[in-house]
Amino acid sequence: MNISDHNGDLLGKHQRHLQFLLSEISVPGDLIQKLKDFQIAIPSWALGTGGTRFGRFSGGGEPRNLEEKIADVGLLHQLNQSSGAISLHIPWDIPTDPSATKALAAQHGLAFDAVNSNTFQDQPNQTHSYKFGSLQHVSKATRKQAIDHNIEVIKHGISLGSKSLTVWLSDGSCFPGQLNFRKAYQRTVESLEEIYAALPADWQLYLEYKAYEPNFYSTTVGDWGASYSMVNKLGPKAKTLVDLGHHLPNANIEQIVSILLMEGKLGGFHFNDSKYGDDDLTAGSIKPYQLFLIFNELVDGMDAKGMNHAKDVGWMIDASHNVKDPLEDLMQSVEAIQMAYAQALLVDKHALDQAREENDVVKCQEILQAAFRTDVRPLVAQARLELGGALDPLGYFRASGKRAELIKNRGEKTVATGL
Ligand code: PSV
Ligand code: MN
Repeated sequence: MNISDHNGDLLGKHQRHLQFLLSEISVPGDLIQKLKDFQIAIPSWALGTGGTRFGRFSGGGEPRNLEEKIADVGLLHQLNQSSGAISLHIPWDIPTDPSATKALAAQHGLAFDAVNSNTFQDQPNQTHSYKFGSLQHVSKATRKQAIDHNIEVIKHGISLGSKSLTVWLSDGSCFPGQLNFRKAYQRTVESLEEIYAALPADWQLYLEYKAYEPNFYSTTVGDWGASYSMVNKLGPKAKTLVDLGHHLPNANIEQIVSILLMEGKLGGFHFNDSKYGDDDLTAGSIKPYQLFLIFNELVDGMDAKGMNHAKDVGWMIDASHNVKDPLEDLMQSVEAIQMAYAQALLVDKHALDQAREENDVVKCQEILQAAFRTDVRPLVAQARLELGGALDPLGYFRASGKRAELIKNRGEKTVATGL
């Protein structure tokens, strides 16, 4: 079964839903085009089944190498037409032949998004250990090794056509007294300055923050304040990256996003959802209203600055799933993100501004929730249809037996291992 046959079966119902929606609410004329332009990068590490420290229960047909990861993102993009970029983590994914890798990605219609460095794990044959940090480390030689790694990652990115480096540091401390906070901060900034100096002119450096894990007492880049102050010191090419799972419970992420945008320092975004910590669950699966409120600030803040929604922030999913088919999980995440974006585009801004000026709190809530409670799925599906994707990517994926095909080509599921 091909995509257009599957679409053909669903078309009548889709058109009825779309017509009903368009007759009920006023939809901005450029909304579908904005949805079509909005691409969300897929991390190469989201294509296999995740796990916890207690065990991993792998499904079958997972990609075994970079080429197969690219093929999986290609399939996703073919179905939703909105996952047109892949983000690599080095050294998890080192392209041995960058021009061949680039050509393969291009065949699937994919570009390379941010490249990610990894100084949170020791690698075989590594001279210095990151047990006590990397860019913050007390030893200059260890810091240098971590700096050199980041510069190496930039070189890999250049060979693939990436335009940004994402730095996430697990650096911090596990116990009170272990670390001189000021020295750790200053060493981190000095190290970042060296990495920044190696960035090509048209590149950006995104500095991701995270409250805790794997360090459980302090994290050196632990919140947006730490990241923001550091990227300000580095210069215009450095910006903060917001990962939705990296905040302390109940943090007002939409307010953080609003301030970073206003300051011109929101660089990148990692979508996921969480109930407790950095749970890396499917975007929109736990707190869809929060995702909508974040998008409401993103749209408002970007419009205030005349920014291009699709291009001026790096959008990416950073999720991992223990019990779902990875591709199905990603389809759900992409759709949830698109829905939140579409709902944010439906907010009656003029009425909201007026209600705010009149301190009409009740009306403000009514306006936001009128947009949030609109079933925008026909709009998202229409955008996909116009781009040549599937009206129902998940339904098509299941009906066409794609996973069975992948299992046949790549192998059965592996035996679950516990601890
Ligand atoms: C860390 O929790 C993080 O969010 C960073 O983005 C890493 O690069 C990624 O997850 C994968 O470990
Ligand atoms: Mn992340």
